[in-house]
Amino acid sequence: MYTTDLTGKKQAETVAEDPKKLAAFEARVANDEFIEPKDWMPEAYRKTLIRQISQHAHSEIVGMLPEGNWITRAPNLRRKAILIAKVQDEGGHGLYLYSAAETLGISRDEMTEALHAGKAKYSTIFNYPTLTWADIGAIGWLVDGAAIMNQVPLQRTSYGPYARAMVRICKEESFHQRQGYEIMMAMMAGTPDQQRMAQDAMNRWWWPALMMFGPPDDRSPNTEQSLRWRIKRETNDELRQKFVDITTPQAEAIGLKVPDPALKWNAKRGSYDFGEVDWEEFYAVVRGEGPVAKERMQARVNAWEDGAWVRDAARAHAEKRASAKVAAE
Ligand code: FAQ
Repeated sequence: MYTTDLTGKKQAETVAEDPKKLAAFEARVANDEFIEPKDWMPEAYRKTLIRQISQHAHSEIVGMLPEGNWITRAPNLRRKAILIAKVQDEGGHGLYLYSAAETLGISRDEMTEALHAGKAKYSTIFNYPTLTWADIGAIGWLVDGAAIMNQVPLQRTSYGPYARAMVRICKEESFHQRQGYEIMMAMMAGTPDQQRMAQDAMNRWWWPALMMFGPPDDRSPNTEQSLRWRIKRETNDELRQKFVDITTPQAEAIGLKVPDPALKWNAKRGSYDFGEVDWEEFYAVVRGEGPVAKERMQARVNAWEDGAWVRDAARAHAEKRASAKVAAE
């Protein structure tokens, strides 16, 4: 079992597990039983889950920033109310996921510290700026669309708390995807300027959306083991292909052009062939070199520091209540 650090270096896990316990665990997973927090699990399984779930949680929280930018500039009250609700949903997703990760023996503070220290990742997609209102449509349609494609199989992931969190998250992401597509539909039915804005957003978000599924399978160090432990149920490339197949006709239906000259229906495969993602760009963004990566992280660190007084007050209140209870007993 290997993990990659931020520099792309592989690090071997060294924990030797009891072979009997490991065999019983693997049999349960193969039998599609959920593994629950108090069950025995191999250390590498626990670590992989902490990595994936915490990175997923960080993505939801950092993902509030690009859309949050547009709450004050939404074009009307209806759009503003919808966008506030959506951004709030993403905050909720982050919280369920942090709670699911905490059941594996890590605290929320430790996860936050790892994010702020650059040790934990979050999805590359949130390092791109939202330049126009059409970007809010493109995020809902393409980014939430890619997120759902990846997350629907995670409802059957082998770790119970993660799978259960995914059920509600998928329902909400599905609403988000539709609201994004509806923004794009309205713009494509609008003026030539609105149509140009929608196409420009499509051009900028398409390739980063394909990167959300992770590196190609032959460069994905975690996929093989994660599939074996049924943490992941489908590979990065399988999910990317499904996304292209579902999204391309949606684009065509409203007159948007997918910005990929190599995109072509392959009748033999029953799927679209498509061009190569710029993997150099992907790895650069993973390393923290995305267009607005510094601003995103600064915004999170500022929010954490500005909120210190709330955490202190909540802690003091809890301590006061606990000591009052002891005194009364
Ligand atoms: N960005 O071996 P693999 C959302 C890293 S939620 C950054 O293939 P794995 C909702 C990967 O961590 C979006 N890093 O790794 C929303 C690993 O590094 P590590 C988030 C990436 O885990 C919508 C290394 O590359 N969704 O959008 C990325 O088997 C709108 C090698 O990769 C999830 O997190 C990337 N795109 O597969 C919110 C879903 N891809 O950790 C607001 C759960 C790969 O070893 C607005 N996660 N890396 O140092 C997963 O399904 C998996 O973790 C993958 C990666 C598929 C992301």
